[in-house]
Amino acid sequence: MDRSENTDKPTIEPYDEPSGGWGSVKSLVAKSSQEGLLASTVWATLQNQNKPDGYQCVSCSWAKPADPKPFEYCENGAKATMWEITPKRCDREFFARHRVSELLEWTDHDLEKQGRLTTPMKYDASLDQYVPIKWADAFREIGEELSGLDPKSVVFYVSGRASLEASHMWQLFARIYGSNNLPDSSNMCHESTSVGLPESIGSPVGTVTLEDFDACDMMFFFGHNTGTNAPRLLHWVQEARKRGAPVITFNPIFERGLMRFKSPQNPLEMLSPDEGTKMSSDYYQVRGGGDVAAITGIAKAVFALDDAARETGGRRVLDVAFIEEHCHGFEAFETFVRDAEWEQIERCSGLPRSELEHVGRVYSKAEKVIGNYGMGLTQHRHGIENVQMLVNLLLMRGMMGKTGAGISPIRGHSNVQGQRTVGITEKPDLIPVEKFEEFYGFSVPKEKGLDTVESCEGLLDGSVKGFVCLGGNFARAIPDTGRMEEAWRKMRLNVQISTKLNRNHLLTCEKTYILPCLGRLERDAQNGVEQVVSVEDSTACIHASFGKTEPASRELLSEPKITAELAKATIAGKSTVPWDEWVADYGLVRDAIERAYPADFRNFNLRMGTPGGFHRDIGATKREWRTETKKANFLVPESFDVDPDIDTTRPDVLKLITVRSNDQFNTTIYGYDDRLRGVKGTRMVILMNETDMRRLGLTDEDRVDVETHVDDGVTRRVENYRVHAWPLPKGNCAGYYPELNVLVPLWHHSRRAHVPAAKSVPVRIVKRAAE
Ligand SMILES: Nc1nc2c(c(=O)[nH]1)N[C@H]1C(S)=C(S)[C@@H](COP(=O)(O)OP(=O)(O)OC[C@H]3O[C@@H](n4cnc5c(=O)[nH]c(N)nc54)[C@H](O)[C@@H]3O)O[C@H]1N2
Ligand SMILES: Nc1nc2c(c(=O)[nH]1)N[C@H]1C(S)=C(S)[C@@H](COP(=O)(O)OP(=O)(O)OC[C@H]3O[C@@H](n4cnc5c(=O)[nH]c(N)nc54)[C@H](O)[C@@H]3O)O[C@H]1N2
Ligand SMILES: [Mo]
Repeated sequence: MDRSENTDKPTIEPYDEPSGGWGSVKSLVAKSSQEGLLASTVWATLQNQNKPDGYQCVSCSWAKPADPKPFEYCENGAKATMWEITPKRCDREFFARHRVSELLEWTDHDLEKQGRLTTPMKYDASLDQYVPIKWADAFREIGEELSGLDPKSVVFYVSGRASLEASHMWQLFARIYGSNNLPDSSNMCHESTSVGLPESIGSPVGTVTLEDFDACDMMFFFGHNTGTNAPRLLHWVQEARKRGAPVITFNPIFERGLMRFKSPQNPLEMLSPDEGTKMSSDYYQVRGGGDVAAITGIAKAVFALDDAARETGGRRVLDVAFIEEHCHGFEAFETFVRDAEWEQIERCSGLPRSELEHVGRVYSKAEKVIGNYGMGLTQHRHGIENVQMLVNLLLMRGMMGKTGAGISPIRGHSNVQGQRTVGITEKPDLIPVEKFEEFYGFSVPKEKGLDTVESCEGLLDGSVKGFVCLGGNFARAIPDTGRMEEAWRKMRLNVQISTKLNRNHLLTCEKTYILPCLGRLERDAQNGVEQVVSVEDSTACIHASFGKTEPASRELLSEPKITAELAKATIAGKSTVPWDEWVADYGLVRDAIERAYPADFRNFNLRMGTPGGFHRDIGATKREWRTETKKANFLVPESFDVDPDIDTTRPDVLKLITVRSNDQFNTTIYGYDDRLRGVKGTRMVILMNETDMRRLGLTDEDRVDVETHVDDGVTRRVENYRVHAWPLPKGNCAGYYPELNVLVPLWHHSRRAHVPAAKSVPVRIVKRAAE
C-alpha cells in the first residue's frame, strides 16, 4: 500500500529556482487540468479566497489581512481549493465497484483522488463493501451504538479544519454524552506550544499580529518550512527583507522558501531574470534536535555582549528594565547559560561558536524581533523545552508585548487554534465548566479525557471501543501506524465525518460509517437560510467565512447539522442545548460561544465581518502575564541533548526527520512531486548526508529498508526505499510523512505535551541485496 510512486524513473536533484515564481504558476495550471476543472471556475472561486466577504482558505492558518491583495492565495492554498471543488465524485457507484480489501492496497493519493464523498455509507462485512444508508438510519444506529457504550471508551477526535461553530457544538455533544476524550490534531502538532507557552507567558497562543510583521526589524525562523506550509507568510518576510531586516533561519534542511522567493503577485519580479529575494540573511543548518543548544549559544553571546557594554559604559544589550519589572526566573536562566560549555553547545547544535556569536550580534542590534517556529521545534521529545527556550531568548531583550515583536507559533490547520479556543480539549480545567453546566443543565465530566497518544494506548489495550471523527485521517496521521491499524479494527464503532475517502475509512470495525459533509467553500443553507461560519487564524484573529460554491452533492449535510443530529440521537433530553435552533441559525451558536468566552468573543456576530478579523484577548500582548507568578517566566531546560531514545553508541543509528512535501496537505497527497526540494515522482525516498552514506556503504539510488532502532520488542520497518545524498547535517536523514509513521514508536513523544517526536526517530538504514 505504501508504494507511493508514480513513475519508474523518479528524479531527485535540488531545486534551484526561487519559491513562488513561475514554478508555482505552472504547478497550479497542471493541477487544475488534472482535477478536470475549468480555468474560469477556478478563477472565480479563488477571487473569494481569504477575502473579508469570501471564504477562509482550507489549507494553512496563516493570517488574512484587512486589505487583501487581488489574489490573496498561494500555490498550496489554491491546490487545497481545487481539491475541494473538484468535479470528481466518490459516489455509491464507486463503492459498489470496489471492495474494501481492494481499496486497502491503494495509496493515500489514489484514495482521495476519487473526489468528493457524496452519500452516507455503512460497511457491510458480508460483502466487504460500503453500502448506502439513509441519513436518518445512520444517526439512529450510531446513537443506539453510542448509548450502549461506556462514554469513557469513546473518543471524539477533531481535525483542525472544522469551524468554531461546529467545534463548539462537538465538544458539548461529547461532554453531555459523558466523555472528555477530545483529542485534536493539535495533539500531534502545536501541543508543545499549548503546554509550553502558558507556563512561560500565560498565553496558549502566539502574541503577534500582521501589524507586528509589518513593523518588525528582525525575524527568527526555527523549524518551519514556510515556502510549503504557509506560503503567504513569505510576502511579509520579503517585505521585511526589503526594509533591510535580517531574517535568521535554523533548519537542518535547506528549504527553498526561506532561501529565495519571487512573488507571483508582482509582474515585475516575475519577469525579471534575477533569482528573487534572498529570504534568510543567514541560514544555519542546525542538527536535528539541536535548537536548545543553538539558542543557548546565542544567549551566551548576548550575555557576553552585555558584559562588554557594561564594562565600557555602553548601552545595555539585555532589556534590564523589562526583566526587572516583568520577568521571573532570570537568575536561574543566566546561570544555566553562563555555565554552558561552548564545546557542548557546538557538539549538540552542530554549529560553530563563531556563527552563534554572529547571530547574537545581529540579535543585539535589533529592536523589534519576531520568533517564528513550526514542527521542527514542537515534534521532539523536548518540544516544550524548545518552545520555552525560544521565549527565553526573546524575553532577554524584552521582545514581548510591544509592537513588532513577539513569539509566533505558525499554526497548521486553518482553524486548529480556534478549536481549542471554543472548548475542544481533553482537559476540563481549560474550559468554563460552571458556565456549561449552568447554561445547559448537565454535569461536565471532571476527570481528564484522552489525548491522541492516550487514545492510541487505549486502542492498544482494548479500552477504547469507539471513535467518532470530525474530519481528519486519525489512523494515518498517528505514530506506529502498523500496530495501530491492527488495534483499530478491534473496536466496535468507527464513524468518520469526511469530505474525501481516506485510509481511516478502510479500517473497518464491527460498525463503520462514513458521513459525508459540506466543505467550507460550499454554500450551507439550513431551511433555505444561508449560514456563515468562522475560524481563528495563526495570529488569534477571528474571521467570518462565507461558503459560495454549489455543494458537491445534494445529500451532503453540514458539520453543525451532523453534530446536532448525532447528539439528538445519542443524548436527547440530557441537556437544554437547543440543537435544532442552533442548526437553523449558526448566529445562535456564536451567541453561545460569546456567553461562554466573553473576553475573547465580545460582540461576536457583529465583529466577525471585520476586515482582517478581530483579535482575541491575549494578555501577553499587553504585558499582562496570566501565569502563576504573574510574570513572564524564564524556564530552564534540563539539558541540551535530551532525546534519550537515540542510541549514540551506534554509529549506524540516524535521526529521521519526517516532513511534508510541497504536494501534500498532511495525509492528503495531491501528487508525487516535491517541487521545492526537487524530488519528483516518488515519496519513497530517504535523503541522507553524503558522508553518512559513504560510511554506511551506500550510493545514490541504492534500495534500503529502514528500521526503527529502539529496544521495545516491536519491529518497525519500511522496505524498498531509495536513498539519495542531500545536504543534511551528519547523523540526520529525512523522508515523508505519513508513509514513514509506521517507524515512529507511540511512546516516543514530547514528555508533557505528548506530541509524537516525528522529527527525531532513531533509525537504521539497511541496504537491500540486489534483486
Ligand atoms: N501545503 C501544506 N501546507 C500545510 C500543511 C501541509 O501538509 N501542506 N500542513 C499544515 C499543518 S497541520 C501544519 S502543523 C503546518 C506544518 O508546517 P511545518 O511546521 O513547516 O512542518 P513540517 O513540514 O513538518 O516541517 C518542519 C520543518 O522543520 C525542520 N526541522 C526538522 N527538525 C528540526 C529541528 O530539530 N530543528 C529545527 N530548527 N528545524 C527542524 C524541517 O527540516 C522542516 O523544514 O503546515 C500546515 N500547512
Ligand atoms: N510523522 C509525522 N506524523 C505527523 C506529522 C508529521 O509532521 N510527521 N504531523 C502531524 C500534524 S502537525 C497533524 S495536524 C496531523 C494531521 O492529522 P489530520 O488532521 O487527522 O489529517 P488530515 O490529513 O489533515 O485529514 C485529511 C482528511 O480530512 C478530511 N477533510 C478534509 N476537509 C474536511 C472538512 O472540511 N470537513 C471534514 N469533516 N473532513 C474534512 C478528508 O476526508 C481528508 O481525507 O498529522 C500529524 N502526524
Ligand atoms: Mo498540524
